[in-house]
Amino acid sequence: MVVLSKFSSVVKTCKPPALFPAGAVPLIDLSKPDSKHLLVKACEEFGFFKVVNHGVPSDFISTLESEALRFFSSPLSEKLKAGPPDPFGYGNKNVGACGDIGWVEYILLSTRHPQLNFQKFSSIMGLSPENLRTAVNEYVTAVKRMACEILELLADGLKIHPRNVFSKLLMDEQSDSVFRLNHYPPCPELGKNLIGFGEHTDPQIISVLRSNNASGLQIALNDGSWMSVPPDQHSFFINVGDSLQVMANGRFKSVRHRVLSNSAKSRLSMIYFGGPPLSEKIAPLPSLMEAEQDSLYREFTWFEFKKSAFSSRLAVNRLVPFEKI
Ligand code: GA4
Repeated sequence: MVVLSKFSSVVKTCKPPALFPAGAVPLIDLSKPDSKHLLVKACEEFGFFKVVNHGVPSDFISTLESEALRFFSSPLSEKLKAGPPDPFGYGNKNVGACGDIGWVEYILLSTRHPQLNFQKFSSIMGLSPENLRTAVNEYVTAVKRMACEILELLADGLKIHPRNVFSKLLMDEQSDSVFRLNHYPPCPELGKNLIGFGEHTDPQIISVLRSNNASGLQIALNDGSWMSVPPDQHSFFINVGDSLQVMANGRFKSVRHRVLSNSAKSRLSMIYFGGPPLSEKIAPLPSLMEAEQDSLYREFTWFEFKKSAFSSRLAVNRLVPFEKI
């Protein structure tokens, strides 16, 4: 990473805010049949919840974590061989194409072009890209299954048919999903919290995050205040994305979130962003519109939205150009 003094002039330091009160993060137990109602409530109130009894094998998680750490502990000169992340590969501090930066390094991968994902990794000294590739594939397959189960329970909770109305978008062979490994090195100035990943919403339908036991994730509450989410390495955290907010005609909230670097511990997170095929039309579902209710958004394709999102700054409200006036 670069010298901090150069960096902190551009990235704000933040006061660590209050911890989310214990038990306040909505908790969804996937083994409980009544979880569908809690799921709907969590998507309405926060656009964010924690999942336990998720069925993702713990060895998939630990294998991917150690392969990822092996990669991130390689010399910077080696890691840079796997970059830049345009559109996929290794990135360091620069996020997106519009000048956003954070105290983070990461690997961005596509589920649509698996053959392209690891090409740049093959010349990295001492790293077997094959091991990383297998670990990512096993993990993503299991997490995608869980994401689909959640989306089907959500459809049940909303009483909409067919129950795969959301999950089929992720199951589609052409699903444009993304996978990301984020490594936040400890912030070198003790007591300071730099922005690791700036505030934003996720453009896709649903995001599934798992991290090690280092804190840093915060979500914005309805009043705009930030709440820190206590880490839990055994659970998954789910975000409603912009596309699901549109399909639910604003009834579900795409949660604004950010990550602060931790001054003591490095944080490693793995996030699956479940997206639809590029040609998919995104619009409020007629079955979710109450009688007389107007559609808040005009119809757009995921391609159109993604193009606009990827040419925007991280923090902007990406849905504004798609709102009906
Ligand atoms: C946020 C969610 C995912 O991490 C991501 C990010 C993407 C990127 O890192 O290239 C974006 C960001 C994310 C939304 C706005 C644009 C694009 C950075 C950025 C400034 C991979 C995604 O799909 O959208």
